[in-house]
Amino acid sequence: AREKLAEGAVLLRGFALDCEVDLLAAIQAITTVSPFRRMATPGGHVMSVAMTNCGQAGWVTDRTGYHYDATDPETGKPWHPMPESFMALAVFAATEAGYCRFRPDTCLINRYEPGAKLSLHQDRNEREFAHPIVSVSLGLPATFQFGGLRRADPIRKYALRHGDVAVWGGPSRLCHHGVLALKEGAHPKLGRMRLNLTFRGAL
Ligand code: MD3
Ligand code: FE
Repeated sequence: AREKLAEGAVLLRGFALDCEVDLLAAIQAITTVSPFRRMATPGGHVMSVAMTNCGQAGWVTDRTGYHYDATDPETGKPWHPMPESFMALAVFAATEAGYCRFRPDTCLINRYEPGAKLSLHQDRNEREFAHPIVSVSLGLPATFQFGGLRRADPIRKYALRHGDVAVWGGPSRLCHHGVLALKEGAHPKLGRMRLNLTFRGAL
């Protein structure tokens, strides 16, 4: 099922269900190299969402700002390479949404436990906004907020569930978005947790 959310933005319900087992095994390998950690923002808050990355670079934040780094500042080592199953899913989903030339160079993995949230923001640390972002939701459901180019634009809410994939490109690439505080619950495969993968062309 392909649902158009906005110009350039497509929701593919259940698109990742077929490769769930491969994705979870890959996440295990990635977090063995670079464990999930809660990072500090330039404002001095510690994020409620825990993060790690794989690929040629990873998104990191500290008191000095946000950036992509080829090495994990926690380990001093490169991030785990992008697994083949990750790349295949991202390319397939992007193609399905009309972005057949997309090849991500990094994937940010977000881990939400009940109560964790991501405030309304834009993703603008990537060099080239011409690339779409592909996002994959796993585990507990979350309420996703999707706004407009201006922070004050009206916001629509969507439930994102285990296996849902969304592609955000073109005129939607710089739209504001966020995730409401995760509700208490337990997913049959992942337990008290939601994972979100965002594939990006950052370099
Ligand atoms: C719409 N992650 O990592 S994914 C993020 O569920 C992030 O963890 C959320 O926002 C999460 O930056 C939302 C959906 C998403 C990702 C990027 C977008 C929606 C987007 C970029 C532009 C517009
Ligand atoms: Fe974002």
